[in-house]
Amino acid sequence: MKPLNIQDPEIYSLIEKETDRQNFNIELIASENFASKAVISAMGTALTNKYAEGLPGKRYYGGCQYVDLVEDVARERAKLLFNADWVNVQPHSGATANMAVYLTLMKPGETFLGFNLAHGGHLTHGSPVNFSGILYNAEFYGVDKETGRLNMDEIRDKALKVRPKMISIGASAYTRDFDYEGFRSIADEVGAFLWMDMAHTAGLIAAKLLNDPLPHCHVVTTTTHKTLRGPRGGMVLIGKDGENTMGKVAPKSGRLKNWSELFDSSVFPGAIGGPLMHVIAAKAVSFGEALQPSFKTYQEQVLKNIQALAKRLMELGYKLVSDGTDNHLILVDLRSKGLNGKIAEEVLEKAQITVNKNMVPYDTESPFVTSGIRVGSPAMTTRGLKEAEFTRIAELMDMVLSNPGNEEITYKVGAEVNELCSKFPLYNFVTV
Ligand code: DSN
Repeated sequence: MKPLNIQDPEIYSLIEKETDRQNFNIELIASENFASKAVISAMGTALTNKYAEGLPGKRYYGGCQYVDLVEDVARERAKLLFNADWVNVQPHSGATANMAVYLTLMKPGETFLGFNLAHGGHLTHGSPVNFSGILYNAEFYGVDKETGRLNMDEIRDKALKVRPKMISIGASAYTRDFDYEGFRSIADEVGAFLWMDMAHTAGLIAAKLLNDPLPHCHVVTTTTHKTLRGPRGGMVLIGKDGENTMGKVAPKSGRLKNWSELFDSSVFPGAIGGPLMHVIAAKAVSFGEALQPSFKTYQEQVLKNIQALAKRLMELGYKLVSDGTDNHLILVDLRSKGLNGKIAEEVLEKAQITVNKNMVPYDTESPFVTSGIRVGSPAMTTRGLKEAEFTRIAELMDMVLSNPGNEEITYKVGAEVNELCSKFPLYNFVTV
């Protein structure tokens, strides 16, 4: 067997280029992070070869004695991290984890109430082009036009009107924390299930820096690669005493007797075939990292850094949706600067600063153009940057955005980005 660079120089060289891009760009995409060498290492292993449909101890294939142990470790660590009664670590992504929720709690055609995608929600929370909007009847709540925040009275009114079978919480571009108790009381009033998709904020929740959805929601899903800083993937969780706090009797389905069995069965065979055992091993490694005290320090710094960035951008005259943030991201409304999200993303990328264009609530631009950018602190905080560097990043962004397309400024900012990135080295390997 030959090493990758010898066997396939074409792919090796592309991986090398991407690693270089990550090493020498300021990464501000709020949903991205930099997994540790140990996490990446666990993925590049022989575990990728193993078929293991089923659960530890109940597989459809032989030879699962070691991957069983790996998955058990991942499950136990995840339960400890989130104080959960039950977890399934097999979903390949957040979307797959979410699919398992719909399969368990909803029948096609039934109504659920979710966070409007155009106000910060997620594709799998009822977008008409996603299975969630195609198979189910999606109704939406959104943020207040003036404050950019959710209004619990309006959500209650909407829930009383549409009588959803399920209410979903969670977003990919909402900057404020959620009132889970308030949501649960609405869900109880209308007899709905309550589901939180904490993909963006899981790391902050694990570090107890944001409200905890698990005690209040019937089910919680997440990705593992955003603030949680693990490999790309998803999982489904039920909080402590969740079998009882589901508040409803699980529908009997053949031999399945309780909610966790129903969710397990919705993951496999409902939503996936063979689990990715190499990724589950990497999930276990990242949960082990997240259980260390240093993870809480990291998450605290994520919050300090985004506050520093937000403060400086506001001083420089930028409008932030909701005028700030409680979490790891901000949403910058560029309309007052005469820019749109598409142009901002493009000019920043030329200066080696990576963000994504993003709709702002009540946007009049299309999703391909948008009026805003979403900016997050998790990835660069992993590299060790602190408030001073994030304040400077705001100034670098402003230099570019105030002079869009100016080559001299773009070059100057790019040079400073290179210098900054060199001071905070990331990956010194291409393959592990
Ligand atoms: N694509 C993710 C994000 O950027 O927020 C959500 O799945």
